[in-house]
Parts: sequence; structure tokens; C-alpha cells
Amino acid sequence: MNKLAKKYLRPSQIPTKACHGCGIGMIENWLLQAIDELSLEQEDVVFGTGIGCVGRQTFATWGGDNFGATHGRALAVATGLKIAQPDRTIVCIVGDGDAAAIGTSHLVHAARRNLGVVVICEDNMGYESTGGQFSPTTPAGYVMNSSPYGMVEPDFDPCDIVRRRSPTTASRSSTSASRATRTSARTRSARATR
Ligand SMILES: Cc1ncc(C[n+]2csc(CCOP(=O)(O)OP(=O)(O)O)c2C)c(N)n1
Ligand code: SF4
Repeated sequence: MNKLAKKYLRPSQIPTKACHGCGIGMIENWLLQAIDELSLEQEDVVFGTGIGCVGRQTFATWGGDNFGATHGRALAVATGLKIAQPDRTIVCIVGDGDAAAIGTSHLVHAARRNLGVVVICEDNMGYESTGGQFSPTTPAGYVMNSSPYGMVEPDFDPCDIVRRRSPTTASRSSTSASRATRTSARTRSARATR
């Protein structure tokens, strides 16, 4: 078990439940590095998850407080929690289905309110846990189970709506990005949590 997983996660939830080679486990690992760099302790942070591959991987992994919301509703729960406990760092780890489809309205209003919650949307460009249907982030033309002739709709980047609500910040990175790109995205996200 790596040092940070031992420090922050529940031993019963390790190793990752994601498929071998999936970026979901890598992202959680980088998230732990960012939390450690900010010198946050288990009691400072609350993990909130939605439904899907991302939710399944991160649900109840955090050694401190967690909540699991229904699909798309992690930010609705986080809104109440942030109002009740403003000093805690709340990290919602959700899929593109959660953030860019069923839960988009919660993302828009969290940004409008500058809620001060960190949202990590792990965008795998479709509904993977339910068999690979297209989602609003599926690029035009992509063949998915529900778009056998190619995705006919234009895709949508949920970061765009968040960026329009300054001072809320949004940045994108990729699990295949260089270390420098990931570090820069992590630094920007870390500043946003302060
Ligand atoms: C209210 C509600 N509607 C629909 C579903 C069915 N459902 C489960 S997971 C999912 C999509 C998950 O996609 P995404 O959030 O992108 O996560 P991924 O599995 O791709 O990581 C859907 C539609 C559900 N569980 N709850
Ligand atoms: S099905 Fe889910 S866990 Fe498996 S590789 Fe795809 S996103 Fe990852």
C-alpha cells in the first residue's frame, strides 16, 4: 500500500475497484498528493461521490467523513454541508454523467454561488458503468453503444459554464498529460481550495 493511501484511505477499500489500467485510481492517487501538499488532515476533508465508475471507486474510500449522493446530486448535498460546516474542504468526485448531464443544474448554481467546494469531474466521455452509452461530453462522431452511427450531437465542456462564473476557477487535465501539465492543473486547483 502506498504511503499516502495508508495515511488517508480506509484499508478495506484498497486496492482500487476500477478496471486495471483505468485512470480513476491514478486520479485518486494524485488527489491524495495534492491534499498532502496542502497539509490537510483526515478530519479537514469530506469526500462526496455520485454514481458510476467514479462513484464506485471513491465511495467511502476516504478515511475521514464521506457521503454518497444519488446520481448527479453530490453538489446538492455539498451545498448544505458547506453552509453547515464552512471550514471543511469538501471534494466532490463525480463522473461526466453526474456533472454534465443529470447534475448540471447543481454545478451551475454551485459556480454561481462560488460555493467553495472542489469538484473533480472524471470525464470518460460517456456512461461507462452502464455499458458505454454517450453522454453530453462524448465528442461528435464517436461510436458508442447508443450511437452506433456516431454521436450526432455536439459535445459540451462543463468547465465552460464554471469558468463564466468568476472567481470560480476550472482547469482540465488528462491522465495521459505530462507531469508538468498535471502539476500546473493541480496547483491551480489547490489555490482554489484556499
Ligand atoms: C437518478 C438516476 N438516473 C439514472 C441512473 C442510472 N445510471 C447509473 S450510472 C449512470 C451513468 C454514469 O455515468 P458517469 O457519471 O459518466 O460515470 P461513469 O460510470 O462513466 O464513470 C446512470 C445513467 C441512476 N443510477 N440514478
Ligand atoms: S469501465 Fe469504468 S472502471 Fe473500467 S476502465 Fe471504464 S471507466 Fe474505468
